[in-house]
Amino acid sequence: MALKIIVTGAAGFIGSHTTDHLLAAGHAVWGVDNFRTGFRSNLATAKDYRNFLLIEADAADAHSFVQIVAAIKPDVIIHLAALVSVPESIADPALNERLNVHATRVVVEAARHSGVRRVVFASSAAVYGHAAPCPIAEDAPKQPLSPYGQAKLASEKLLIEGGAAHGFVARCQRYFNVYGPRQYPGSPYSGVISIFNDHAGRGVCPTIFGDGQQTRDFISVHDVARANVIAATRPGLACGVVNICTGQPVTLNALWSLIARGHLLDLHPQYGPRRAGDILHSFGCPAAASAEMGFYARISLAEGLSQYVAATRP
Ligand code: UD2
Repeated sequence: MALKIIVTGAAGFIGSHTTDHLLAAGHAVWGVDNFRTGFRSNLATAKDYRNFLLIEADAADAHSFVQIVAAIKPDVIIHLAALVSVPESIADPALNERLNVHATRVVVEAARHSGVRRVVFASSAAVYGHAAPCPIAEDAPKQPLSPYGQAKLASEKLLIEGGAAHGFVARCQRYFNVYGPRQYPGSPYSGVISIFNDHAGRGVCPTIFGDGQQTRDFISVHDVARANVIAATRPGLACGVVNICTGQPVTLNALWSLIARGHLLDLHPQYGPRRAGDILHSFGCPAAASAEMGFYARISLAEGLSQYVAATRP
C-alpha cells in the first residue's frame, strides 16, 4: 500500500537515497530540508517524480514543522535531519543540542499532534563508544564519546517514550559506517571511504591513521536506504532499536587495497599517528534487524565499492 511519508534531511546523503528508494516503491514523499548541509543536486532523481514535494524548512523550528506535519498528515515520519559531524558536535554543543535533540522533541510533538503512526530515526553506532565488545549487540553498554553520540542516545529515549505515550511506533536505526555516492569527501572528518576514493581518483596516496589494523563495519547507503524503507513501511512492526550493519569487520588496510584496485592503482598508503579517541574495533551484530524487520545487508563491500568508484569516477 502506498503511504504518505515525510523525510527530514531529504537532501542529505542518507536522506536523498532513502527518498529515491521510497519513490521507486510507489510511496508519496514530502522531503523537508533546510539545506544547511544538504544539496539540491542530491534530489535530481526525486524531483522528477509527481509524488515528491520538497519543502524548505527546519525540523528544529517547532512552529513551522508542527504546521507542516499537520497539513500533510503523513502515515510516517523518517527523521534523518541532523548535525552529522562528530567534531562539529564537540565544537558547538549548543547547535548539536538544537539539531540532534531539540529537533527530535519537535518531531515527537508533531507526530502526537497529527496522529502519525510511525517514526523512523537515524541513530548511530556512536551511542556505544569504547565500552562495547564486538560484535556489538543493541544491549551492549553505552558510553558515547561525543555530544553527537550522547544526542543520538537521548533522541532514541525521547522517541521510544514518546511513542509509548502517544501511540506511534518508534523505530531507531543505529547505522554503522555508511558509504556511497553523495557522501561529501571535502573535510578531514568525512567518511574514510569518501576520502580514500577521492585520493585514489586523483592518484594521491591517503594517510591511514595508526597501523591500519583497526576495523569498521562499512555498509552501503543503498542497504541503509532499504533498511529505512522497511522500518517505515513493513506492516506490524513494534517499537524497536536495531543496528544497521553488515556484521563484517574490515581493516583499513584491506579497505585501501580494495579502493586502490578499483582505480587500477598500485599505490601504498602512508601511515600517520592514530587519531585521538579513535575506536580500535567497531562492528555490529545484525541479528536483531534480521529477526525484527527481515533486513540484512545485501551489498558486499567489494560490490558496493566498485559501484561507488564507477559512480564517482570523473
Ligand atoms: C564513525 C562515524 C561517526 C560516528 C562513529 C561512531 C562516519 C563518517 N563517522 O566514525 O559519525 O558514528 O563512527 O563510532 O561514518 N581514517 C584514516 N584516514 C583518513 C580518515 C579516517 O585512517 O583519512 C580512519 C579513522 O582513523 C578510523 C577509520 O578510518 O579509524 C574510520 O574513520 P571515519 O571517520 O570514517 O569513521 P569513524 O568510525 O571514526
